[in-house]
Parts: sequence; structure tokens; C-alpha cells
Amino acid sequence: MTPDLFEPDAPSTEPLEPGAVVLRQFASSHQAALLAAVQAVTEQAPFRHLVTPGGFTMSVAMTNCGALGWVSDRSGYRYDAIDPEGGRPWPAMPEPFAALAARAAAAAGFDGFAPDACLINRYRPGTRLSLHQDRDERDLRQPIVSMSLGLPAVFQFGGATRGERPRRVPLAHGDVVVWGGPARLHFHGVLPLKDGSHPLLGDCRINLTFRKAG
Ligand code: MD3
Ligand code: FE
Repeated sequence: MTPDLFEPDAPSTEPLEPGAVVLRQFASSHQAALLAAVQAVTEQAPFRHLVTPGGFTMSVAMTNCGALGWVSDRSGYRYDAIDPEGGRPWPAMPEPFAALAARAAAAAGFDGFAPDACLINRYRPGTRLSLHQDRDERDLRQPIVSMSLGLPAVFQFGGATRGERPRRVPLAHGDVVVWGGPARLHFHGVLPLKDGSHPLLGDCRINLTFRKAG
């Protein structure tokens, strides 16, 4: 049979390192629901460019849904139940998303994942995320589940120290990655997004990270 160039890839599982697993195309069949929910969230809690404690404005635009949302300002990073822009709680996390994230975590060996925070990142061409660790969550034994939508990106996955040269992992629309175990505190980032246009999202990449923060 001739391969159909317009058919998405079949799902597959790629172990990256102990605790880190790429679930290729795990979210593809849920793309419409995910995008509709992102739209609904951003109507209540618009994307914004946060300022780091050092005074730099992030090139990634962010918002959140769930009981807790990740925020940054001159005083530091934290999880907050209230959106500081508007003073209201973050929009609820749609239950089907929490369930999809839990299924992904289980596929990577983390049973019982119950996220209470979903950080939504928006990238445009040129947007990058410099190497960092995620350590603002209360229980660092809980994994993080990330879902990529829209334009492809090159993810940088480093080691436990900033000095280790990161490897490059391409992430495409529909890919899901679970980060737990020893990989949970590894440095990571995203290289500047390349120009392009995605059929559903245009010149944009959206990444959702599901966390158990509280
Ligand atoms: C590896 N987001 O929001 S998702 C972040 O594509 C973040 O928007 C990137 O890093 C993005 O903090 C990467 C993949 C990811 C998320 C959390 C991790 C990788 C991780 C935590 C530990 C190790
Ligand atoms: Fe991160």
C-alpha cells in the first residue's frame, strides 16, 4: 500500500531516559477537544508574557487552568489559585484533559497521576524557552505530562546539572511526553521556534504541561 502523506503517524512509545518517555501522537485524536478547551481557557484567562524575578519579560506567552496556576513576577515563581490579572480563580481544568494526562502518565509507568495545574505555553516563530528546572511543585516525585500542538519544536533535554550538553528531541503536533523519576529535575528548554504555518494553529505552537503542584 502507498503511504498516505496526509495521514498522521501511528502512535508509538520512545523511552528517552529513565523516567522520561515520548508518546508519539498520543494526543492526536484529541486535538479538536484540546484546542477548543485552550480557546475557552484563554477567553477567561488570556495569554500574557510574565516577567522573571530578574526583570526579563518571557518570550513565551502563558496562561493556566486548574486549581493552581504557575506565575512569575519580580518577587519570584509560585503556584497561585488566583490569576493575578483579573483576581479570579483560574478556569477549571477540563476533566477529559486530566484523564488523558493520567492515561499518558500510566502508559509511562506512573499510576494515579491527578494533576491540579495545567500551564499553557504559546510559542510564535522566534520564541524560545531557556534551560531551566521545574522545581516549584510540592512533590517532585510526581511526573509532569506535556502535550504539544501546532508547529513543531526542538526540545532541549539536558542532565541533572546545567553543565551537561542537552540532547535535541523534536516534538510535533500530537506528541506527549512524560517526565518523572530521575528525569524530573533535569534541565530542559525549547530552541527558538522556526517559521512555519500549521494547518490548525497557523504560526503558533501550544504546549500544555499537566502538573500535580499542590
Ligand atoms: C523535563 N515547557 O513549561 S514541555 C515548562 O515545550 C516547559 O513549553 C516546555 O519546560 C514547552 O516548564 C517543555 C516538556 C517538559 C516539561 C517539564 C519538564 C519537560 C520537562 C520537567 C522536567 C523535565
Ligand atoms: Fe519546564
